[in-house]
Amino acid sequence: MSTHVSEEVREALYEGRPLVALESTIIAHGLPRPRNLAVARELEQLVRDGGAVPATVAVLDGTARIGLDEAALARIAEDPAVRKLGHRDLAPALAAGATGATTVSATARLADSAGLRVFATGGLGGVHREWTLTQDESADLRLLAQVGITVVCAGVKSILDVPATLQRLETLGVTVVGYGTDRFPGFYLPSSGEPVDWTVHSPEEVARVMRARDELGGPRSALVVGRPVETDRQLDPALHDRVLAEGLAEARDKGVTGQAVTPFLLAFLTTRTEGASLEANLAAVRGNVALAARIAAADRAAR
Ligand code: PSU
Ligand code: MN
Repeated sequence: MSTHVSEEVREALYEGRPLVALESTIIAHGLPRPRNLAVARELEQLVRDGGAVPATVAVLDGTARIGLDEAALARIAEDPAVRKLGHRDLAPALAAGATGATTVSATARLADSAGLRVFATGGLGGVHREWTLTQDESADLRLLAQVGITVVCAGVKSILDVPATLQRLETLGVTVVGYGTDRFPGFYLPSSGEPVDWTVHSPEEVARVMRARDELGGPRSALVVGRPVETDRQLDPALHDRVLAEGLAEARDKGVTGQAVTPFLLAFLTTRTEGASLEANLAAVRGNVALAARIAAADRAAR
């Protein structure tokens, strides 16, 4: 079999215990080494502290894995040859026996196929600025229009064109709710300035939306729960705007394109803010993961 569900995750699925899927691209390509491995472990622990079972997803030697052991987690974090796999890359990666980290799109697809209902990440991919020149839109968006998973995130990465991304999510029929806010979160910042149409205030309320969606039936699509990073952990907005403008200019000058754009900009921000953007990113991810565990528990209790 080209997909392997770890024993712990299999048992949790069988026993109906709450589970949270975690992606691995943020570990392999979104965070600097060696901090990334510590973060990978910490995120799994946060899920456990919230009473749920973590299922980090990645492809190892041509096997899609739902739930990684310590050695697999270390390999994803440490091996520089680990590729970045969107969902379209899964089939060739499995066929070639490749090893790669899964993005939001690949993780959501694999987690959904395995029967997981809740997934946490930092910020979704989306429509890039200068889309009119490059047509660069993350495959995350379209895939989320095809799987019935709940994704907890801090909005979309602020390196993107946020209004255009929200428009695409609307066109694609992906439900978006703000968690305790009527603004779509801004990844490193609590607000992107853009409104959201629906606000929820508790994990139980999210679980009710999930249940209503299930009962509706019909076409499957994701529920995006946008949780703002705490204001006292945000990146200074003026610093954010200045360094991001420099990063976008440098990416253009260096001709960075395709899958390399997002990791390049995240790394540029980390360096040029002397780690401040990394701390804001981590605060956002930690909060999202902890909330996802509570949502998974509430969803379980409601079914
Ligand atoms: N969230 C983070 N850091 C990341 C990502 C999300 O805080 O690195 C990753 C996710 O895996 C997402 C990917 O799917 O960035 C988007 O990449 P692209 O724009 O190439 O689709
Ligand atoms: Mn892209």
